[in-house]
Amino acid sequence: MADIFSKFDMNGDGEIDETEFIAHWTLLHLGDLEHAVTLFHRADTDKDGAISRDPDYTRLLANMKFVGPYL
Ligand SMILES: [Ca+2]
Ligand SMILES: [Ca+2]
Repeated sequence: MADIFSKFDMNGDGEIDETEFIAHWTLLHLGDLEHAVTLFHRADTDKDGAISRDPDYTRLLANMKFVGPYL
């Protein structure tokens, strides 16, 4: 199974920060930056400024229809 989280976590520290998220987003040509920022802040479910495996990523996987089309 492809680990989407690892792809976004470019420096491998176990968290996806906004810079990494936007860098990967841009790399994949997924859409405009405003959308990326909106999505990032929605994905950061506990609002600590980074997407971590737990709880953010776990919650994302439980709600794949929200990110599915972009991954
Ligand atoms: Ca990281
Ligand atoms: Ca978070």
